[in-house]
Amino acid sequence: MLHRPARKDACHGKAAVSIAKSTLRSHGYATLQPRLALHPLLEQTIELARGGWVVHQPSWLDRATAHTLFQRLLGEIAWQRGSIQLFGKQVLEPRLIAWAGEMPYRYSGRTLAPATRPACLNQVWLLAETFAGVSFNHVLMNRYRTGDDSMGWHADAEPELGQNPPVLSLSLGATRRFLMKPKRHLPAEATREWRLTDGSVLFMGGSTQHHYRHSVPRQRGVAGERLNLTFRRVLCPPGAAVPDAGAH
Ligand SMILES: O=C(O)CCC(=O)C(=O)O
Repeated sequence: MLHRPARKDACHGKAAVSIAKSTLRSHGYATLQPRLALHPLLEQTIELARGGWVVHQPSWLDRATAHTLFQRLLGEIAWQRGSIQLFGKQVLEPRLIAWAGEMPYRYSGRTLAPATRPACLNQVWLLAETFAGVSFNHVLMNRYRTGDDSMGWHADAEPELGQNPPVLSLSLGATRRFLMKPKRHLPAEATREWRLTDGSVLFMGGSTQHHYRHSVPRQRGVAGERLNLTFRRVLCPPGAAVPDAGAH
């Protein structure tokens, strides 16, 4: 489940589309569908050093679906300003967050308690799982109110995510820059940049989180709000012995 997708992979080829459609039909979801058939994934896969990869899928959700989801998330989610530990100090995060998941999730010295998945996420959650071929059990939601909100350099490399965690990031609303650069142990290479548009998906896998950091820098001049949903699979509670990801 956690390997790099190949063209014939059941998650990404024509088979994936039929799985997605039948699954959606059986759940009564006729409207919310990613445009898998229009965008063969292989062309959009970027190979990184040492077994990392990124798939970027613009227009993963159509505009109407992305807009509806954006509005529901703004209206129905209890957004909060969190604080994290940074260089030994508690600092307020420069954005709002919310989350849902069956497992506690710890990052930057903060533990998010399990939280019920709101109904407005049900459809998109299923789509994310079908697209990625991963059974996600946690989503962290980030709300960037203006271009002044940001996320610093980090990797999603918490031990509880396992060896090579797949991380799927959905963007809604204002377009923002997403940067990626290698950690210090790798030879320097140019910082990569994606412009994450409304309804787009960036799916990171393989060893990406071990060798690269990513960030969403401040962008003066961006007035609109952006929401980001980052789906993960948390394998165990913080500090517990990490089970073999393959067993899940
Ligand atoms: O907002 C984004 O695109 C990045 C989110 C992210 O890096 C995270 O939640 O760890």
